[in-house]
Amino acid sequence: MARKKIALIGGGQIGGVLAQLIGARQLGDVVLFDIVEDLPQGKTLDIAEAAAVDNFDVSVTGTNNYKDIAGSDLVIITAGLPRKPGMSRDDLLSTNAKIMKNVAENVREFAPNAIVIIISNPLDAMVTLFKKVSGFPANRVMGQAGVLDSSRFATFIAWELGVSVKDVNAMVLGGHGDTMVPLIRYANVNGIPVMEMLERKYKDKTKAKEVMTAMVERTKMAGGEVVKLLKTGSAFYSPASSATAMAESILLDEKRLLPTCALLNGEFGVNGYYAGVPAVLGANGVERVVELSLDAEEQSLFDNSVNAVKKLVEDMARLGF
Ligand code: A3D
Repeated sequence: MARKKIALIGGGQIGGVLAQLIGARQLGDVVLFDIVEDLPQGKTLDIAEAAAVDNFDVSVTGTNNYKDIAGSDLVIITAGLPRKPGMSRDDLLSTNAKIMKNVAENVREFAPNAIVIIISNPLDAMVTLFKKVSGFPANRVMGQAGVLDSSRFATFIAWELGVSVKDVNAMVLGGHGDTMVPLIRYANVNGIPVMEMLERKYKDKTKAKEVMTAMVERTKMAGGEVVKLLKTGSAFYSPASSATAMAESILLDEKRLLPTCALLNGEFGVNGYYAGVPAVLGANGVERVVELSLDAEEQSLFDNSVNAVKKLVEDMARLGF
């Protein structure tokens, strides 16, 4: 079987870690593209020179020419500005929409059969724009946000309960903004509901609820927490790991059920908008969206989050995209 080819569009902080992770896991040959001259060539030379130590032999190369992404099976897009302290993701809309339109036109021309994972912010709007410009089918256009948001939620739960994060299952749905919806009722440690463990720990239902609310709020603001500490950009290790998990599920046809920014076609009561939902990722990209029952409060939080996505898409249309 021929090796898979993975193009990474954007050779900044996340793009660099992606190239390293995907190369080291030998998921396929990696081509890192950026508009900045020499940057992707320099990063990939550095990564390739670690191959002898890390024992991988896929090729990892850099380019400023879109022709080099031809024949890619998978494209992961991080092109665009990240946040600085005090900025919301939505503040990036006009700058990154311009970049995404250009990227989508080039991916459409040079890698027309690729499955595409978008990471650039504001995520839900950028995925919507890529889909519109590329004309690719919905199963081949998705966004990464939920895997990271869920991983953040799981981390806070593990720290609070003093258990390995490997045993925590937690999922965050909705748009990738401050209205995202960490699902409390479904969060569990190897099947044991997190709320039950908190109630036993504190022997007090009100206190347990307060602790959970604090973890939910920290999850929603977790991106901003990192931006505030880094001062010059946003999180990059964890977003790259999260997209790599999605890439792996697609390239190896694992059919993992991962929270994914996917186009909804009536699921969860939403039609024609992208939002974070559980989806099965395999060789055909988003193979299906998996519905689950939400109670009235969860549904209303989800609807609120989707409304924020709708507003963002309207703002983008007003800007001419
Ligand atoms: P950064 O290190 O600035 O890298 C972005 C790269 O994009 C730079 O190297 C630019 O040169 C490049 N670029 C700019 N314009 C173009 C273009 N037209 N074509 C190709 N490349 C271009 O940022 P980063 O890697 O830290 O973040 C990248 C994006 O991911 C930002 O929009 C972040 O806000 C976003 N992000 C998303 C998440 C999610 O979970 C969704 C998490 C963290 C960051």
